Amino acid sequence: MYGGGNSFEAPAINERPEAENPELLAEFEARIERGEKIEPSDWMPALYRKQLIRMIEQHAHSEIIGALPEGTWITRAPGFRRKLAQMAKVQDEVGHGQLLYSAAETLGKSREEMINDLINGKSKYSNIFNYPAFTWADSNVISWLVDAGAIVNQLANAKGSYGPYCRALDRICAEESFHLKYGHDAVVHLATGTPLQRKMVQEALHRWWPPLMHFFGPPDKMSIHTEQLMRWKVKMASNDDMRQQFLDMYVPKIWELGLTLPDPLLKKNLETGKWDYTEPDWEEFKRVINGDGPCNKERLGVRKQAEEKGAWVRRALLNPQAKYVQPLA
Ligand code: BYC
Repeated sequence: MYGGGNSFEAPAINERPEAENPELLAEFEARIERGEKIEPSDWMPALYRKQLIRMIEQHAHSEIIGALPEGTWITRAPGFRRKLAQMAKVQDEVGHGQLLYSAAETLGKSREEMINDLINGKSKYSNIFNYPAFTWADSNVISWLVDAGAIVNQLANAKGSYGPYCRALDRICAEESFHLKYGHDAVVHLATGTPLQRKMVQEALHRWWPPLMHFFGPPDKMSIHTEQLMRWKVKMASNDDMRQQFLDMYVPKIWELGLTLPDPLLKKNLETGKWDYTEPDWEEFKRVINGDGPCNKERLGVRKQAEEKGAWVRRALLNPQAKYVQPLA
């Protein structure tokens, strides 16, 4: 369904759960059912390993690439206090990427391979970081609402089955909750400021709403991986459930500020207890996650340049005896 640039190929015959030793598989599934954590040295089905590598790796890339749109606002943030806070947030996101690469490495894929797959366009990362942050308000909307969406996802999955991923998520959630407060404070500041500040944050919210709706992944009926991942408690909530939870928690807060959202159908349906909304453009989502969004080339270009410019540092670290290491031209 999602051709081109897919990081996940259909499982080979020997990776399918039916090909596993039935006794080991039954014991593994019983452990998951009992709520036990699976650790790196434990037996696990090949498909569980493959799915976890895909998901954790994509998550790590999202943190690293996700630091870029906010990173460009560090020098332009209004005032020293906000510059410092913005810098600390961006630094946290890069740290989350490092934690997640380490968690993915426990499953047998090296960091070098993961980074190569990112810069060669083989691995995916979150759709949302392929949009431009035109104004300071765009950066604030990311800090508040993208972090809010991430917390919904991560709090759920921190209760999942793979120990190293859950422990990384626990730590990440603690830091993200500061980001959420920081982002909320910045948005409230603009929303209650001058008419120009209010206009700026309103426009940013309209720009980011469709990618935010995409952020939780395709509707459950279109999702490829949810069923298997929920069976093995890698994913603890479906894409639609996470989207509903986000709407429930944040639409009232947005409306409270007198801000509007660009969806005339958006309302809580009192009969179903769920939010009605207009489906975002899923064709656009597919284009963006497969490499054809407004900023994909720019984001990967920056990451590639950082990789190339840092090569001499890695060579020096790997060869501490060397007296002088020739920097790359
Ligand atoms: N973006 O079967 P589905 C942050 C892909 S960073 C791109 O539903 P699944 C932050 C999906 O990969 C936090 N691709 O997939 C950082 C699959 O393609 P492949 C980011 C997406 O895995 C800095 C295909 O669509 N959070 O907060 O069951 C600054 C079919 O989808 C997306 C994470 O990474 C997407 N949004 O569920 C500020 C959380 N959605 O792989 C903030 C970890 C779907 O077959 N990831 N696709 O080629 C997850 O929880 C799950 O992977 C998802 C998707 C819920 C995103």
